Amino acid sequence: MDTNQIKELANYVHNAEKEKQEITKITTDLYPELSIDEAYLVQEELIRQKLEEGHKIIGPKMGITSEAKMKQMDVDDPIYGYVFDNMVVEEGDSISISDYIHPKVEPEIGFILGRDLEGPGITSLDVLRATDYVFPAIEIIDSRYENFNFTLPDVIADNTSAAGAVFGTYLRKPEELELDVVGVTLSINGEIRSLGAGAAVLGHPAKSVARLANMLSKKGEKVKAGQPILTGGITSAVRLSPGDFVNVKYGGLGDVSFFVKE
Ligand code: OOG
Ligand code: MG
Repeated sequence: MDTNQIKELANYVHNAEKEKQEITKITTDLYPELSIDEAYLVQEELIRQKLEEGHKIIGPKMGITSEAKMKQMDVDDPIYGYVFDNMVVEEGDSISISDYIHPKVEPEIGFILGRDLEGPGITSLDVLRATDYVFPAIEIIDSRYENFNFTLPDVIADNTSAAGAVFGTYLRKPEELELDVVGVTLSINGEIRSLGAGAAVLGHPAKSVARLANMLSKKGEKVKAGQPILTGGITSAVRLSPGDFVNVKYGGLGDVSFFVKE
């Protein structure tokens, strides 16, 4: 794949995001042979375009880190992407459904590191020792592909469906709780729609951050101190509708909510 093809594919997903218009996935006929490594090159170009437009990276996100997500999306390997400043939603605020294509929400546990972590060889223990805070979060995902249907390379090229993030303000030191057995419920308008525990994320959410550090090391990058890191949906994602009040509640880690308008 040459530079022009990379640019062309990045433009393709970027325009879909800007125009809130779903597109046929890349591997259908545009570029069926897209590999995972090539997909990350397309993602890098997409990130470069967003930065050039003046958007800023808030932090990295891991995806497809739980069995529930692997089953729901029919893909089976953890991936990473980035949350940008224009995607952040303040806790308690409203989003407009018209700003998205077909948004879904998923409960996630967030980490903030006190020092950079550089792989390879980073373990969950290294992550926990480097972590300043953990916090409750909700990710809003909005695949640019028709029917939320994609292969692993497609979703990597699409910045892992990143579209929104609600970072809760209930900060805890990682040693104050057992993150693997922290329970979570995702409710919409008071009705529990999915539930799980931290261990759904690769056995322990710290492992997701370790995996991120080790994946990023392949391109000479590290996980940076101070950035909020999303470790991946604990449960399957739930589709949003106008009028929804979304609440995610964690055992010992507070809760996060927001509203959905027309
Ligand atoms: C891909 C993004 C996955 C997660 O937490 O698993 C993700 C998708 O499901 O559209 O963010
Ligand atoms: Mg996610």
